[in-house]
Amino acid sequence: MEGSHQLPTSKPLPVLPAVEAAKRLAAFAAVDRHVGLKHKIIGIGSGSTVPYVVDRIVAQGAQANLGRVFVPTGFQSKELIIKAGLVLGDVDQYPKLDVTIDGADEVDDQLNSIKGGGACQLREKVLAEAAETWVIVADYRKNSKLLGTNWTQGIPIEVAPFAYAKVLTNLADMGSPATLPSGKPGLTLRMGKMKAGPVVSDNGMFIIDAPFPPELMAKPEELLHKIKMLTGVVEVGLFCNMARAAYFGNEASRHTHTH
Ligand code: ABF
Repeated sequence: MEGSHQLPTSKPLPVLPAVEAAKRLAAFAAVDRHVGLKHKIIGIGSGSTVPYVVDRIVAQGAQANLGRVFVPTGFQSKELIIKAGLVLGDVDQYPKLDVTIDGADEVDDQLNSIKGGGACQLREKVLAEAAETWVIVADYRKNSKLLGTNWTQGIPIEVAPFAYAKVLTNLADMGSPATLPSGKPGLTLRMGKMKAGPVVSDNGMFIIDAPFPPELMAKPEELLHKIKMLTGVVEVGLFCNMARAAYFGNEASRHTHTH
């Protein structure tokens, strides 16, 4: 799909660095293709690509947004929706969504993805599953042949705080290494920026980052089910067989691919 993706106003788009331009291109293409007048209940994901999704939806105009409700995957997207002047909803009220658009850390050829770099994977998966159509937007760096190759920190796993040490042991037994081949740390409990304590998700949970070797990453669905079965695991940042499409903006060719 090609396109200059100008907003339907006379305002020219700001010039962005390559990666940002790619994110914007992906986001605009996804909105143009998947958010039409009949789509009223819309899930808004997390990350740095999603603000461009909101920009493009706002640019559709007040008339298009009349009667629409936007459901966020976390605090950041909630703020985005409010600041954009869109109507905020909750998944309690809207358990069925028309479409959800969200970012990802890595996406393979089958549209399986790793998500949860922002610690929002539980809500992201709920909104992905609740939507008739779930679409991924990302820059070209996230396009991957085999999950786990781009993002060396592994699979983000949301765990109940009480169970984190047990789950860490379980994951190590399953083959998640303490140290990566590069010498960097492997299996870890994610700590906050100041390292004063663990990152706590919007749901009050901890996050474990668990890398796995390529032979296990090659079967993401199998791995997902094994991790999900560990008592104490709330959600796994592996999304298998959920996405309808993935858009990777590519600044170089000004192209957007849909798998
Ligand atoms: C969310 O934001 C996460 O699941 C993923 O970790 C991250 C992607 O962010 P970005 O768009 O900044 O690459 O979608």
